[in-house]
Amino acid sequence: MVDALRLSTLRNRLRCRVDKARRSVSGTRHGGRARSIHQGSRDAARIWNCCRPVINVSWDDATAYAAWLAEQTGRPYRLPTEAEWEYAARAGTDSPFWTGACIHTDQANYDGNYDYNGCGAKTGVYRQQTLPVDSLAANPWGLHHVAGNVWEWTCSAYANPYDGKETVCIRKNDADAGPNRVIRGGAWNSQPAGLRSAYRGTFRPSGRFDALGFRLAQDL
Ligand SMILES: [Ca+2]
Repeated sequence: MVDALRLSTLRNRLRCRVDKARRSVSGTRHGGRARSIHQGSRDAARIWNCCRPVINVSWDDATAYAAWLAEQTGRPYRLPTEAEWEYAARAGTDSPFWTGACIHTDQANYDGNYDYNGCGAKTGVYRQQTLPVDSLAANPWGLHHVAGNVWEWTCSAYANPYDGKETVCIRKNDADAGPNRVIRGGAWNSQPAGLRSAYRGTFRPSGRFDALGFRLAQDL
């Protein structure tokens, strides 16, 4: 049973990548230019290390990362099922959003040029990029950005109709899994309706785009 969802980013991998770039720049023979580029790479490091979510990762990437992390840590990390994701995103609420009947760009990262059901979600704020994973308020169970910021892969096949009770994770080569997987939560470029806790997105497992990431679950 999963009673906690733990956010995982590729922060350490990215930090290694930035450190590697920094070492290579530090070895440049032209000192002045090296310092300037070095400063640039430090700025880049600050951005990377500022905990923005990984994006442009396919379902295949995300499940491979979860398997790698599980092996490295000895802990059973995996993508959540669609039902687990919604349970955690709702955090005990039964309203359209965990924030209630409406959502606001002070509470979530989405395209605020659009409204939802005349509720005031149209604020005119559109950040056009991801925010750090621990920014803005967390839901009542301490989870940030379940609504908005990046879509999140689940381990579930896309079934329609959906009964909300599935408990099985699709494995990479399941023959009867169908062509698509479920993504949830909406993203920085979504209209607010796409951030609803019940809203279901779907995408092919090999697909990736700049508003799609993931959040891992750990069996406890
Ligand atoms: Ca999200």
